Amino acid sequence: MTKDLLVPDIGDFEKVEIIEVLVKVGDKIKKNESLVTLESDKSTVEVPSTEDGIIESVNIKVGDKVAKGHLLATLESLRPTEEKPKKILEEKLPPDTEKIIEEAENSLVLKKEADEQKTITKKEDSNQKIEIVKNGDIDPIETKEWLESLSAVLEKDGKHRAQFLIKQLIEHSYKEGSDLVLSRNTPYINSIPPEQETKSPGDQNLERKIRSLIRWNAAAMVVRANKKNSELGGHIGTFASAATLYDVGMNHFWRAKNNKFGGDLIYFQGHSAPGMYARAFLEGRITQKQLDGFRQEVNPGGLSSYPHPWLMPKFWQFPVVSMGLGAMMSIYQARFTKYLINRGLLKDEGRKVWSFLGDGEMDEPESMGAIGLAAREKLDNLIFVVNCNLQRLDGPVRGNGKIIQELEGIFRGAGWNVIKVIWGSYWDPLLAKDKTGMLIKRMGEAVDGEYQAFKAKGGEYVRENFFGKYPELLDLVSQMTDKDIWKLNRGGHDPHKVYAAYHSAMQNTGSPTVILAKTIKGYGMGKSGESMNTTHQQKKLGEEDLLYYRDRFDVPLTDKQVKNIEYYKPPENSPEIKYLKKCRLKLGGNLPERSSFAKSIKAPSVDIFSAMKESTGKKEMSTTMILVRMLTSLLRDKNVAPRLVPIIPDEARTFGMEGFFQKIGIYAHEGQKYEPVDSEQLSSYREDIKGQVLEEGITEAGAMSSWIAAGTSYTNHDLEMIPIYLFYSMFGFQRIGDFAWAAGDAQTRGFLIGATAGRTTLAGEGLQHGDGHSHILSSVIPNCKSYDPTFGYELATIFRDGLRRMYEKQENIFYYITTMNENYPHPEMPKGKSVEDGILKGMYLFKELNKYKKTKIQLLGSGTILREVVAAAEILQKDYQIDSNVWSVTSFNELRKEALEVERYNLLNPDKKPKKNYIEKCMSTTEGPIVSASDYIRLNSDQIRPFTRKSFYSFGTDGYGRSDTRKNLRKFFEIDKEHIVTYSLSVLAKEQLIPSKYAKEAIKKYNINPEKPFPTKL
Ligand SMILES: Cc1ncc(C[n+]2csc(CCOP(=O)(O)OP(=O)(O)O)c2C)c(N)n1
Ligand SMILES: [Mg+2]
Repeated sequence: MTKDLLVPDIGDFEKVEIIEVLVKVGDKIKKNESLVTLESDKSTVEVPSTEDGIIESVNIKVGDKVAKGHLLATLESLRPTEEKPKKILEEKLPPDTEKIIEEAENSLVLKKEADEQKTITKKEDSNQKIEIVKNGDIDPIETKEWLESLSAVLEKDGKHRAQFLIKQLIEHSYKEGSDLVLSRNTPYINSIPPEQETKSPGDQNLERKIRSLIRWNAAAMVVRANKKNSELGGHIGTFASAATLYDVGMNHFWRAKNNKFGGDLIYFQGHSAPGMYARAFLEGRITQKQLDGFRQEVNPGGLSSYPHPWLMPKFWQFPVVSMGLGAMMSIYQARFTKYLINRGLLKDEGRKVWSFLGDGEMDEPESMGAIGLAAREKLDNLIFVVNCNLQRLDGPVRGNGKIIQELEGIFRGAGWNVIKVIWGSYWDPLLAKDKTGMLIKRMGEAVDGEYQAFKAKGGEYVRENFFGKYPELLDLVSQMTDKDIWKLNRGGHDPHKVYAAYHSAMQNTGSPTVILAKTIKGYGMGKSGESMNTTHQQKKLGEEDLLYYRDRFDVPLTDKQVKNIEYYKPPENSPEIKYLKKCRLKLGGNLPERSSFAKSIKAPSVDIFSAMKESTGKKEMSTTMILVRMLTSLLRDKNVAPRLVPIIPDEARTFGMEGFFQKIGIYAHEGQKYEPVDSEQLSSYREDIKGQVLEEGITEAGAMSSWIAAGTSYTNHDLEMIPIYLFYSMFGFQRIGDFAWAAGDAQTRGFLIGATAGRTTLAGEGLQHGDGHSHILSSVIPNCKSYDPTFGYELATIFRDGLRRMYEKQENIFYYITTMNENYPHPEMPKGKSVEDGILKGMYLFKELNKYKKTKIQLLGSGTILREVVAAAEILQKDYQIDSNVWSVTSFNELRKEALEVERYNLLNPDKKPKKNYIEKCMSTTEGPIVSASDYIRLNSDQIRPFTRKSFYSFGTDGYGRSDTRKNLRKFFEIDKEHIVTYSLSVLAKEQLIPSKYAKEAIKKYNINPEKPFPTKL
């Protein structure tokens, strides 16, 4: 049976051009395969077939303009029976509101009657068992009694008393074993009661010994480095407080990557790095020489101060030391892992992401900025461990409050599973004996400033100031010596408590978990730094302190060895080393360790890009549209398509990408539970568990974290993915610069697209939106390649090369490309290999105007401003008989980098023939001075000024942007064709190549006001 394939509802468009016909007569086609590509002046969408079948006729051709209902093709259906046609919008009768309300009201009455019937009629004898349950209440009479009592309290003693009683009830029930949380906070005790703790299977004695050695070696490496040179720095106190938290994970929980398992992903807190090195030393992965090279990285073999994959690419996986980034990046890592699983690209092996954070670090907006997403997306593969040592760099995190309680409330409110590990096992008997509840009361009352002092000042002080507040508590500890009191430990230092918490976190499903572990900063450092406000920066320990530290942890070193600050490593066949290695072997290998076994992706054939190398004729397009068109084509490449990860923070419609919603779907872990309001349209908002687009909502930091997760998937999941994150260029590097820097460190591969770029090209939006400096910001990241292309073929050339270099050759670079929203025609790609080379190197000769062969000038332009430069060249030739070369500069950044390298080579090889940089090679045979203009601040062009060996004048958009038309803005910033002509004439006069009268005339002719202040002052 023959079926007509029509243009579906395409939204607000009347006539849309067909730019590609993807089928021909006789093709066998499946439902949802694309028939044609349509392009409006804003976006590109493919129209899918609604049936399986064989194409009988194609009724349109490229260039036709179509609208809804237009016949595209006919098809011989292959369906045996006809499927019911999807209801079209028009068929749905407009809802009769009155009727609906009436029906709803009637149904409410019916429901009420039904409920009444369900009401329990309690039997006369109130002692008898109630058999009918009313709304889940098994004893309504008892309920009534409680409520009446409460009413009586309210009436008699007022609301404060009533609230007090309710709070007491909640706390009491919690203490008695109810785990029902009726407020955001639970009392200041451990979440897991002792009787519910899962016991560690480990050998506690051996584990303590190992931990002590790790502690010692970690401290020793910092002290030794600073003895050598106090410039080097480092931290002892942080790892000292976190050693147990790491040890329990390393010995029992964290599974490494190997050929059978993908590995858990652990984000180690940045400045606890010495602890990781010290463990790796015992494991034999790091030598003593390397430990001695801590923070001395210039010569090979040193160890980086913090986790930096760039510097230790086989060791560190996640750069986190800039506070807050680790929290966000780990959340999006966990999310991206689920994305890969849901899309069928990765096996679900129950891998976990663990993120270690400091309690001070939680102040960073980024730290908690994405916890809502983690709960919403039910990231039960994510575990945060916040080391609550109550201190940050300068002093207490919350001296007057309680950081653990504060974080508990926030995380629980956001929907996380919260596990508090506050008290160690020595407290258990005391808490069990505390029948009055006074101990919990006192624990809840004391603020963190006091808790800090308790651990700095000794047992006697604690007796007096903590227990001493209530006689009942003094009684409670009357049998204990001050030493016993001092021994009362904190949960984060108790391996049993930590094990139980980790075990519980591993079992949790349906939500992410945060473990709030209370510890002591500088644990074991004694008077020199335990719980002191100066602990954070303690990097030197005197002899006495070292001896104390040794004794505190029973490190088997002689006094002499301690004085020499020797490392301690037991022999290979010692129980400690054997145990340590056995634990890691059981967990599949070493951690941290970075590797990649990802297969490369073959770059798509040149054909996919060839359409971009043709002229668009009269058709005007923006580079953003061309990019979207290119991505649409790439989605047809079988190697590339499944790996593309388009990431958009709520700007798909701005960039004309809404066609992707239908075609590849928006990732949603729960699929789509509703029919979207625009379901009849071709670009309907389609959410899907297998969706490919990451529609992040309005969070540039979140989108960037997703981009990093996807762009490092080659190492974390052994799977090359191609993330393309499109954003308003102004809200890119300026907003998330620190993430971009971390992305470079992590060796992220991917594309960042600064769309709606250019200070005068994004016309109406104004000062906060008009980007005139993103290329300067991107230029500072060593492995970021930035480009500012003007034409479709330039963009295609850069993009294809990016795919080839990052995914075929697996180079550790990423791309920043600006695209614009200004529509203009795009010429055909000029012929010649040098053009392609030049585009990638940063410049090529776009046009030569050589009619008069007298005076010549070199005109450089990039992005949209190249078109002003071309127009200026034509005026110069026509009105002033001045010839020019017009150079399209695709990347001032790339040009500068190359020139710097050449300059350095020449300076270091004074006896050799000097090399020429690429700019010189382009310019050496040309005549006349250089005038260069871009839509960015002058510094953009100025980057190459010293390397051209010619008189060089740059023009750009220095100053705050503002909203107006493109024409007015370009006039304001003096980069329109009229200014370029005028400045060129003036430059030529200054160079004494023409008389100055021409410039003077032009100033008058173009109404240029020389008295106007410089735009930075306006
Ligand atoms: C964004 C950022 N700001 C400042 C610092 C400097 N800094 C390093 S550690 C630290 C204190 C951290 O305290 P906390 O998070 O509580 O960690 P702790 O050492 O107590 O475990 C500061 C301010 C940084 N690394 N990153
Ligand atoms: Mg802290």
